[in-house]
Amino acid sequence: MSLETIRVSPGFENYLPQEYYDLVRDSQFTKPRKVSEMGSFKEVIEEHPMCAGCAMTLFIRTMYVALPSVENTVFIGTAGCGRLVLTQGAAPFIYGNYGDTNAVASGLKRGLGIRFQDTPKDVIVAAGDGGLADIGFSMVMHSWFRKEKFTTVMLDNEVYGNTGGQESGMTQKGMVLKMAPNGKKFEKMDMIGLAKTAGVAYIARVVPTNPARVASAIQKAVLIAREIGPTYVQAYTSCNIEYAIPTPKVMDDAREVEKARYGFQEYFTDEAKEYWTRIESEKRQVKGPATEEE
Ligand SMILES: Cc1ncc(C[n+]2csc(CCOP(=O)(O)OP(=O)(O)O)c2C)c(N)n1
Ligand code: SF4
Repeated sequence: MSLETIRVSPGFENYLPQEYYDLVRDSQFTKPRKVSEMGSFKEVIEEHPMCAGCAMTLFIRTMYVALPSVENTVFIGTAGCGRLVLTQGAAPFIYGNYGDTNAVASGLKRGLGIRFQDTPKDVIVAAGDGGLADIGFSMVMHSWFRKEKFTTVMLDNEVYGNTGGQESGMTQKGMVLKMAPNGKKFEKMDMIGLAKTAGVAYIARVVPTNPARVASAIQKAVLIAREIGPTYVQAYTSCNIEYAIPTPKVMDDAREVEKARYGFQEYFTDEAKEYWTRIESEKRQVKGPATEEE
């Protein structure tokens, strides 16, 4: 969706709400923004129906701000809590069947490459741990093995939040949930390890305690996916409802989990590292679009 598409048509100036004008005149559609500027410009997402305090919302909000080119980005999501935000954002969103996201994204990315040969189009799958590690697992793995050039973002709240608390492959062993009353019987799946095995070009594990780091990981993931191959960002986005985390304690929980078992990790293949080093050095020479690392 380009700025051209959302620009106000002559004659409609007096009828559109202020929020719309803000989006057209003072948002990421007009110039790149940094997460440190959040609150001072019109964001891609401002309203959503998620639970109060849900960390997934903060993560998605940060992800939007980090996009290298919002007007050339298409999100693929599916059933699950994340789509409640993603469907409200001013960026194109396609609702894949639960489990099919990475197959839909593979076809879309290839199709966009044929249709728009001169403009890079970024495709991002953003879905829950149930959607990606369980029901969509084979599609995720095959998109990685086939080296499809798009980004997969796992919103890892370690539970099926949207359907009331079933365990997922990403739930920790022993965890008792509303619909897993006997406690989970096997270990949390090592999706980072599986991504490495499949040859994913860039992998990051993040917690939304540090928005600048989240933004940096998203930018790397999107830009490396454009040129090199599949990328994967796994984000701890706690479900305060199913894990009974009091709303004011959501970020305390995130900090504790980060310290105990979800520390920041980043991995590049050699080819991705070489590419990113080149991008960084070019950025230093010619001051280009703002990134969180500047
Ligand atoms: C094929 C299919 N199976 C099951 C469902 C029901 N369903 C909807 S949301 C959901 C769980 C979502 O959990 P997760 O993907 O972890 O996302 P979260 O809601 O936790 O963010 C399920 C099983 C569905 N919509 N489609
Ligand atoms: S159920 Fe959990 S993951 Fe879903 S919106 Fe509520 S807090 Fe967030």
